[in-house]
Amino acid sequence: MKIQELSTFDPVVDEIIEREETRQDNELELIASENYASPAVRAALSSVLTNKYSEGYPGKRYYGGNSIIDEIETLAINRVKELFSAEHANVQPLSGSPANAAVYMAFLEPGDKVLGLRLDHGGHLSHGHSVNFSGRLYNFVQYGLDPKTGRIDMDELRKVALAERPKMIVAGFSAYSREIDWAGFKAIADEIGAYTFADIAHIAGLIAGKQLTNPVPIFDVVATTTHKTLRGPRGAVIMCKEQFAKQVDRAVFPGMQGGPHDNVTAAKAVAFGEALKPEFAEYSHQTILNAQALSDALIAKGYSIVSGGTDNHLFVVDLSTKGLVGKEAEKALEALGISVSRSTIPDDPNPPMNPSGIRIGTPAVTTRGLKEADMKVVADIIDDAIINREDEVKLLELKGKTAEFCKRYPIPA
Ligand code: DSN
Repeated sequence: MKIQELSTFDPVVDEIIEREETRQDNELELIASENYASPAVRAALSSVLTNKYSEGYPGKRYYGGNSIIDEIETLAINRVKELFSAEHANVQPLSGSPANAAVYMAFLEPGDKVLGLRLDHGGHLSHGHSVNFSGRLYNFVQYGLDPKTGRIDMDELRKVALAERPKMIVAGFSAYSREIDWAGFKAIADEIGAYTFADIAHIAGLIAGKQLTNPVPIFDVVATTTHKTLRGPRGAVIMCKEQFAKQVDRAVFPGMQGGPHDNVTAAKAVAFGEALKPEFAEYSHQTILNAQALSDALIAKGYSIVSGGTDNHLFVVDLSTKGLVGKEAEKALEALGISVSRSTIPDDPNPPMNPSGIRIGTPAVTTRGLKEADMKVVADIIDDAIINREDEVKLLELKGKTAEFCKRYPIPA
């Protein structure tokens, strides 16, 4: 593949990208939704496929010249179907929220009732928050976590479902660290004849890597982004039972989107191919071991973790017991080259822009090759940064330590 050097054509943009590359090389990425796409994924992204318009689906396009694009889209579909044992897959959604919008459009009418997890309990904006299209177009009612355990209370969920009788139940999370009882969700939905929709954006890679239970054979419809634990390009996929294939495809195009991004489709095919390899199961397993090692190390230092630990790649630290809010921790950690995202804790007394916790995830550091013993070092740096958050000299010293540590684990090139 012929790739030209950007520096030759646009040194200004090239120099900015170079600086971001250096930042990524020298800093530790603990944002739970981020990862390092492989060079093969990035090569596909920068291919000539970006030049093409291909509204429609393989064999049924609204533009000529699509026979090769049809091959790449069909390959991506077949690979993702194999990966998740899906009956039908649509690989065109541009990202997570548009994919969720297409799912709602495929199954619901505006005003229909939907049951989703509260955002401050670990749900997602597109699961019915009032400022989001989902909350404005549909009548979302919400369930929460058990305040004692920090886990989904299936009895409470059933009670709300029976009382509210929604047309769809959403099981999907962006800050929930425990295994999901997919069969339990499905049983409750069946009692009231509701559709089941799983948003597995965060955990898709762990499911593909055979570390967590797969909802695709159980649920009516499942959507996921492709760039988090799945380690592909930024984008999304919808999978569903064959009986819903037509309505899902129609909702994506022409319902929600115009032409798909074919270079991204190719990169998705590459990522699915990578995820089908046995090494990906090892990677997924290590991601979970690392998250557990890091949460254990922080618990040993007196930090409080929502639900007491993790079964997946992430966890939420409740900082209220340490006397600070998420933003302060996020800022202190950023100063020394560690990225985390502030996060609400269940029933957070603070507002969403200034919540009480931070969310930490291990997909990216695991791609770099860090293991459980390294998580103890990371926990030491996090704790040091939080304790010394007012001490700029100490933070600078810790920044050097972080960069030194990163050099031992280069991002795979
Ligand atoms: N923004 C993503 C996350 O960080 O979880 C979800 O959309």
